[in-house]
Amino acid sequence: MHSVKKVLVAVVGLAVSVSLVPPPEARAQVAAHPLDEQLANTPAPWTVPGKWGPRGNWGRWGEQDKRGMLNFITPEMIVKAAGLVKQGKVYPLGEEMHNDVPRFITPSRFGVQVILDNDGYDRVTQPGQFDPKRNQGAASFTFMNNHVGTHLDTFAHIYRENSLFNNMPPPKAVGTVHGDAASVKFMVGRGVLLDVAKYKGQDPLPASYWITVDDLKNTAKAQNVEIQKGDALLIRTGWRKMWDQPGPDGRADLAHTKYLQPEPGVGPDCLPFLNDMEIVAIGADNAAVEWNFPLEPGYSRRAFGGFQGLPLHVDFIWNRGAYIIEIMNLDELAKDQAYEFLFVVSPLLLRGGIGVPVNPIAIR
Ligand code: UVW
Repeated sequence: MHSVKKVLVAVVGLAVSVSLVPPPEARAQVAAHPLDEQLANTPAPWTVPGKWGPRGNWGRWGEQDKRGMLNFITPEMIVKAAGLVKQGKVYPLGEEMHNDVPRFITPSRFGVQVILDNDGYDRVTQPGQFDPKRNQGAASFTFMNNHVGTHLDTFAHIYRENSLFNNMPPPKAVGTVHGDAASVKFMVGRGVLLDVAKYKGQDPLPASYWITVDDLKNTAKAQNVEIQKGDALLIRTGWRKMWDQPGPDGRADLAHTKYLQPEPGVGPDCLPFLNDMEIVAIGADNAAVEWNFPLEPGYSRRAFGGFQGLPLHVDFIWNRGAYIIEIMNLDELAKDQAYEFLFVVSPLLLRGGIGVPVNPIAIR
């Protein structure tokens, strides 16, 4: 009798403790992000009228303007940025483009296909007949989604209420002339690297790590570099090395499971600072620049009244007319502790290109 009672107590106890363990979705909710919670009742930046009208920078450079924050960079600022070139050392900040280049979001973002032209310059009389004594050469064509590998997001990438930044018309299949890659023309100015992974002593930063505004300021301070108005800010998370992490069996993980976790990135609390500092472009070595993409399973974003999209994308691209560069390679700059430099992006003037692959250059 005594032992039956013991068994009953144990069974009831187990049932009670099991019922106290929240289901997996609820557990994810419990793994909350306090800053996200703190911003829950803060209005989204794009809902607050700007100095120039009802939206951030709409109208600031006139109704016809297509380049947004790039107008902020004056020739004098470019001359000053060029003064940072002391050694003539050049850093390519793009990832090499290939079939298995980092990418994200939809299956249509497959790796770049570079295909050799069937009839290269080496054709003599018929395709397939070659004469090595004559000039030899080849040509290729490329098939790719514009948002794989290192790329610049243009204004046409993110729009709301059927308007792009500055009230421009949304993109259409043929004849897009607003907010496309061709409208960007060039980006030249001062670039600053913030190696947050180094500052936090975790390289890469952990999945879902929220880079706070204090992280940005403290990293700059630790690096002895000043963030200035009009800068392009490049944020190093260390996440790019996750792309090639092997799977649990130690073999190549073709699904890139570790990379495709919710990323460390720039949290929404940074937006007012980035706006005050008139940041022209923000880049990072992760896929979305911003925090918690893709979203942790079972977690609902809390900031800005529970806005479930990507707030940095909306604020930068749609509200402020600023630019985002994703999937950068910032490792060489970090290794050399090169924290300020002349920054140059010369995108393909791809008419109708919503994203555009780029190889930004830092020179110091
Ligand atoms: C992501 O945000 C992941 O990429 P993009 O801005 O290119 O859509």
